[in-house]
Amino acid sequence: MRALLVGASLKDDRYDIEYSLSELHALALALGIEVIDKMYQKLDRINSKTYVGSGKMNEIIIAIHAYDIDLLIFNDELSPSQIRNIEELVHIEVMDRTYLILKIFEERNQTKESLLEIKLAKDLYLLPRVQYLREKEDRIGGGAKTRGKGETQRELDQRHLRGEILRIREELDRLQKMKSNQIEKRKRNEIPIVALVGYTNAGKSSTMNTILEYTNAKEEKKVLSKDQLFATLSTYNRKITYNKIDFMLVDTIGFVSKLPHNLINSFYQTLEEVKNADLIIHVLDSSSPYINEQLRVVLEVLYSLGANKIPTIYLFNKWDKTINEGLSMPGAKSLYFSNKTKLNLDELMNQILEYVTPSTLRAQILIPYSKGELSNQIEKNCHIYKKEYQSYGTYYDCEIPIKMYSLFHEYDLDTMVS
Ligand SMILES: Nc1nc2c(ncn2[C@@H]2O[C@H](COP(=O)(O)OP(=O)(O)OP(=O)(O)O)[C@@H](O)[C@H]2O)c(=O)[nH]1
Ligand SMILES: [Mg+2]
Repeated sequence: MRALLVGASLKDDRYDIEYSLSELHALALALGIEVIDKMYQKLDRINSKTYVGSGKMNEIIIAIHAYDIDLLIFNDELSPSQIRNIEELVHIEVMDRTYLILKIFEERNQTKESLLEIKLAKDLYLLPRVQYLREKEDRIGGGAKTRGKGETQRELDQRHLRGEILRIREELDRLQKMKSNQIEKRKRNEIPIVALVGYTNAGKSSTMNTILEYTNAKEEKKVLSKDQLFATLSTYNRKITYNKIDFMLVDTIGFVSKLPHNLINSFYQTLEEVKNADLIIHVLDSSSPYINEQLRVVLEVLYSLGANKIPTIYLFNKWDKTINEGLSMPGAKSLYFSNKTKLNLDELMNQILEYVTPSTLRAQILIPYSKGELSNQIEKNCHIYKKEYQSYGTYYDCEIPIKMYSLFHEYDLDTMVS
């Protein structure tokens, strides 16, 4: 497919049009669509009939013929009548940003939950467009005519979609409740949550894999990391044990600007863990010329999630190929990082530990009878679950204040065995 991208730049746009179109370009590429050119018009407001004005539309028609374009992609969501009007003028396929994103999500579906969420968003998108799509099908031929008890095909389609929407919502509700219960349980178990968040393709999944490798986790715990938008479409939780400390590392779906509003809802649901995180690692792509815009997109989503107050480490990832020297986040913790060269990986782990280290830790300890003073310390300062006099010394299963742990490290049964 040879596509032409069409945008509108409005005075109060929150994002620069060049950036926004480059993002649309990346989205098209993710579907294997070849982008031949981009055009945009500065407007006071979007033309209600054809999105851009008639002069621009003529330019578009000329470009379609000149470059043999067979697909127009608009940078905003179009109404059903706008799509119809434009298609009548250009006689080639017309798509909008929303449809493009939904298509990508559909292709990349991974888990049952994300599949349902995407289907729901797509059904909601299609509902007001059923009539037009049906007419188009009839024009092309092969569409069914009126049938049933006086109902039109459109009504049947709409009824079917409404039924589907209801069913999916119920199923999602059920899955969501299960997930909330799991999160609650985890909270009760007090395993701290560290969430990797960031713009799509910034390197969140790679960072998750780097940390898994560093902590000698099993190979099969690794997640998919790929050079494409929305490689990850759901959240993935991995329990990490490092220096005897447990925490839950969460890989999340990446963000883009102007997400279709039907998807935003489901998007937020998959981000439940982020709301409950004890620490956020905000992964940024230092090799992107649009790092500032991408940072803003992510900060806005975090803000609307109510996750903007959670302690955050800004990870300037892909530092091995940065084009942005001297980046920093004033007043916040930040690190230059690379999954390729492992730059600052030790430091990242230290910083994570600072946040996830509980004030006490549970250990099984065997104190030789010759070290009576250490036994006294345990008796005085630790919560003891179990105590046994064994032939070699006193066995304690106890909760030790972290600050004191080094005193007992060599008598920890884990240390003695390994
Ligand atoms: N050069 C370089 N490439 C990196 C680095 N980290 C990740 N990448 C590459 O960036 C691409 C995207 O990485 P992912 O880890 O899949 O990114 P993500 O943020 O999980 O992306 P989505 O799940 O699609 O939102 C992959 O091709 C990675 O190999 C890095 O430090 N340096
Ligand atoms: Mg990912």
